[in-house]
Amino acid sequence: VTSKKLLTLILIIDKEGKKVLLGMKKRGFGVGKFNGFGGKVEKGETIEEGARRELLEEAEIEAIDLERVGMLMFTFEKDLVGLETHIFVTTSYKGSPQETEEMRPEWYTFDQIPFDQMWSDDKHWFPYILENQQFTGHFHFGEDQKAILKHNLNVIQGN
Ligand code: 6U4
Ligand code: NA
Ligand code: NA
Repeated sequence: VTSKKLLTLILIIDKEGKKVLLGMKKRGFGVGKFNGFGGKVEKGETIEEGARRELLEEAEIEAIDLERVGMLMFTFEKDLVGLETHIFVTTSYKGSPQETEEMRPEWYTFDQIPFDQMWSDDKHWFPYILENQQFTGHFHFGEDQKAILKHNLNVIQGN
């Protein structure tokens, strides 16, 4: 990997109802998968500002709290660009999630997360999100962007 793109990924969590809001991605990278909201950090904004902007653009909600929970690097065989993805959890927000051009939002209870319709790395780190543990890691995919050829995942202790 010789360069990286900065990305955000935000999970909206209803702790009382034990539910997470995912979006069916309607276009672009990861189309057809359920995922958190997020996208590329733009020039001149911080990572957190990027996360807030993406939530507005993709779900029409305004985060009240936004907690950093993890950082994952995604790389792909024969691709020199790594995706440095900063993951956040939001538990309170203004507005109600709306379908947008990019995402169709849907709530899932913690025991019914549709991992078979998500990026294949998600099943590895989602449990940490649900347990309030912070983590960092790296997933290296094959050229098909499906198979994970190698990965590591570190839980940050003390949280
Ligand atoms: P455009 O179409 O230019 O507006 P933008 O919304 O800026 O795109 P996008 O949607 O392409 O960016 O960003 C990719 C999204 O996919 C980010 O939220 C990070 C997420 N993502 C990328 N690889 C992932 C992976 N392996 N597992 C995962 N999320 C991933 O769970
Ligand atoms: Na996006
Ligand atoms: Na976007």
